[in-house]
Amino acid sequence: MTSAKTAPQPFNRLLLTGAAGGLGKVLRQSLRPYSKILRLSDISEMTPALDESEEVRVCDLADKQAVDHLVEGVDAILHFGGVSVERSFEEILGANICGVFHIYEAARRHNVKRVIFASSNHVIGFHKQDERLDAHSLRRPDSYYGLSKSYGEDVASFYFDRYGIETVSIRIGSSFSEPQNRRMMSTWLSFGDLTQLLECALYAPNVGHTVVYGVSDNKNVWWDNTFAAHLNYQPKDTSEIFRAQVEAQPMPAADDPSMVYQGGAFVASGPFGDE
Ligand code: NAI
Ligand code: 15L
Repeated sequence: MTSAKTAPQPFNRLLLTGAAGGLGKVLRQSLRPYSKILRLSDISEMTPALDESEEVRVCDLADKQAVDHLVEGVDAILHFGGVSVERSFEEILGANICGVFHIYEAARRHNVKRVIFASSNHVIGFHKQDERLDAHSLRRPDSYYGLSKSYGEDVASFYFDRYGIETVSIRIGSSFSEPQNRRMMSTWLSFGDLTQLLECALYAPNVGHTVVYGVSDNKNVWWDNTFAAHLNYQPKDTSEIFRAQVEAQPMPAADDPSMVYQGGAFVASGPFGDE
């Protein structure tokens, strides 16, 4: 006989940053069971609150005082806001580097005990695709964007050691409705698996600072989540069902960054500001 999975006790109030973004819009729906009130925030306008279970707040992560106000009264933070692709360092600085610091300072001041940080595979993007990595592998950021996520992981580590604020840093692979190219056959994370991983990250006890790769049960995965086994994340989806449509695309050259490096095209972005 199989036992039905009991739904976890919802939090009183969760904060989701980046709520106007691609993943934010998905999570606005899928996180509803986990919180009586979901506070949704972004620098961009969002659709108004559906009902009393939502609070919608426009906030620039680069504004320390505004972030402090944003975090007041929440039980845990899912930090998805920020620049999500490679840009000049100056563009990354306010949103990602100052932004993540502001989130943790506000968490400290308002006694928030857990943060889920949307880190990225671009923290390790300069590793080659024939390497197998785990959470302890050397970081090799592939971009200013990847550097900002690497910094975010260090901020998370520091705030646990210094203040006991726990974090799960999720090095998300490629989370879209479907894999868009050959590289994403390895890096794809379905929205369903992302939601399951967030549930694990919110409710697992004693996570300290845990680094986990956010990836579905794909055939050729580069990342080993042994060191995050205590989260009990068990992906259900696989990119295999998209193989035929992805492989119908033209084959890139063997030395194309998308075929060589885990971070794909990010390794070849920039430089910026020379013109
Ligand atoms: P997205 O770019 O669609 O969403 C990011 C949101 O952050 C946007 O709505 C944007 O307005 C907001 N934002 C940017 N600067 C801000 C600021 N200064 N203050 C407040 N909000 C600001 O990106 P997506 O795909 O939804 O990703 C969400 C998070 O997950 C990002 O942190 C991204 O780095 C991370 N991630 C996503 C991956 C993916 O495959 N979708 C892969 C790895 C990491
Ligand atoms: C990321 O970190 C980006 O936010 C996302 O847009 C994709 O580029 C993803 O990585 C990826 O590597 O596919």
